[in-house]
This record gives sequence, C-alpha cells and structure tokens, in this order.
Amino acid sequence: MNAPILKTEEVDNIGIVTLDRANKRNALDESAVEEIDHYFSNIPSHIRVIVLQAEGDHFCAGLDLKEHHDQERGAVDFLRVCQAWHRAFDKIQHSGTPVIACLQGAVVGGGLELASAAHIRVADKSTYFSLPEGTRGIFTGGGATVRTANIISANRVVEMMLTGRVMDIEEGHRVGLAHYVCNTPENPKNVKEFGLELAQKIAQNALLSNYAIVTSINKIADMSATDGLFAEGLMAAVVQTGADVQQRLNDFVTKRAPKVKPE
Ligand code: 1HE
Repeated sequence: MNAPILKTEEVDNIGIVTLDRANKRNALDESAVEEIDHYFSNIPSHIRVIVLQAEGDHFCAGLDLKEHHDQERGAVDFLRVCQAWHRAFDKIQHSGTPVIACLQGAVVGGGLELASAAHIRVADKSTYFSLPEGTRGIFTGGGATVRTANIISANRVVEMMLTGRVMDIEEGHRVGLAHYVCNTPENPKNVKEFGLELAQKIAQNALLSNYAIVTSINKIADMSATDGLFAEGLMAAVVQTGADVQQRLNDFVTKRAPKVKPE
C-alpha cells in the first residue's frame, strides 16, 4: 500500500494540488485516483482556481503498471478501474472551478488523460507526450478517446496509440496539448510560477463567468447547434446577474477598467 499521493496547499484563494510520488514517476494506482476524486468533489468554497502540478522530473507516468500486473484484473475489474478514473477526471473538468495543469517531463498514458481534464495546460520545455498503451497490451481507460481526442482530434489519438511514439513539446504546443511553454527564451518563467500567476489572474474574473466557462462550453460542444445556442443564452442570462457585474460594467463606463490591448 503506497502513502497518499496528493499534497494539497492554498495560496490565498488558489488551491495547489501536487502529485507527490516522484520515485514512481507519479504513476496512479487505485487509491491515487480515489484521492483525486475526493479532492475535486470537496473543493472549499473560497478556492477560485486550482493548480495541478507534480513533484520530480515527470508529471505522470499514467496507470500504475505494477499494481495492474500484480492484481491480474479481469475485464469487469478493469472496467471498474476505468469508471473510477472517468469519475475522478470528470470532477476535474466539470467541478466549476478552473484547473491549470503544470507539466514537465513524461505526460504519458493516464498522465496525458489527467492533463487533458484540466482547462489550461502550462508546460516546461522538457515535457513530452505519449500514449504507449498499445505497447503494454492495454487500451486507454482514463478518457483519452474523449478528452484528448477533443483537443488534438481522434485521428491523432489513433496515430499516437498505434505507434506509441513520443510527441515533443513543440508538436504538443502546436496541436493544443500545451497552451503555454515555459523555460524558453520567449517565456523564461518556471512552469509552476507561471501556472500560479495565471491562476491568480483567472481568480480575478467574476466567479459566475469562470463557472460558466468551465462547465458549459464543453457540454455545449456535445449538443446540437439549436440546443447549444439555447443553452448559451441561458448561461449568459444567469452569469450577468452576478453580484459584481454592475460594478465591473461601471468601471468600464467610467473609464477605470483596463482596456483590451496587446501586452
Ligand atoms: C512505474 C511507472 C508506472 C515508472 N507504473 N511504476 N505508462 C507507461 O507505460 C510509462 C511507464 N514508465 C516509463 O516509461 C518511465 O518510467 C518514464 C519515462 C515515465 C520515466 O523514466 P525514468 O528512467 O525516469 O524512471 P524509471 O527508472 O523507468 O522508473 C522509476 C521507478 O518508477 C521505477 O520503479 P523502481 O521500483 O524500479 O524504482 C519504475 O518501475 C516506476 N514506474 N512508471 C508503475 N506507470 C486507466 S488506463 C491508463 C493506461 C496507461 O496509463 S498505460 C501507460 C502506462
């Protein structure tokens, strides 16, 4: 039985969740997935944004292959494991609180599925991505066919799974697996510092706007255009009743709000 994997702390209203099993490259066993589910099911109400990061040189090596090997799971056993992963990662994506993943090194298999559930991915230039399930004789079970495919296309997921190849950070950035790359001449910041800065910026948005952004857009993408436009209108109608909206609009009207312009 491994020690708990999650280390949690708070910086003001930002929750910082750290995978802390670097000696096993943050591989996820059953109890690790339960811990993730528990944290994201019980986000304290004062937490406005969450940073999901990892200790060590690698973000996450995916499914704990040692546990999987030792348990010799049958089909139903593994179906239940996959359902637990889906439940936990659904909480990350749909809790209503924005989640920023800070990546480095290996983001592979279930590690990529975990990163795909976050709303923003910030990556160190050491980051690489892979779906090596085929080489291990298994199949993705943590949402890659849905969430990773939504990001990079089903066609790219098929190719990555068939070949098990490593996708470097340049390609990962280009196809949307990383929104930002750190430790580069253009952006010399450390990935965790940059992720926290981004979280602090996002925490200043209106609470209801952030809630709507992270809960509705992915769901609307699954709807017909007619249903989606109806849902969008409803969401917009609710969001603009938020407590601080009138103040924010007043700041603009009285020319006190910052303008939208290149940095
Ligand atoms: C692990 C795991 C793991 C490392 N389960 N123990 N994922 C994979 O196929 C990736 C497997 N891991 C690797 O390819 C490499 O470990 C890494 C490229 C991530 C890192 O390499 P390296 O040289 O830094 O570390 P290492 O020496 O390979 O591993 C250090 C230790 O971590 C070692 O244990 P030790 O007791 O010998 O020290 C490794 O056994 C252990 N370790 N990765 C268990 N994954 C819901 S379905 C999801 C499907 C999947 O995720 S499939 C993809 C599985």
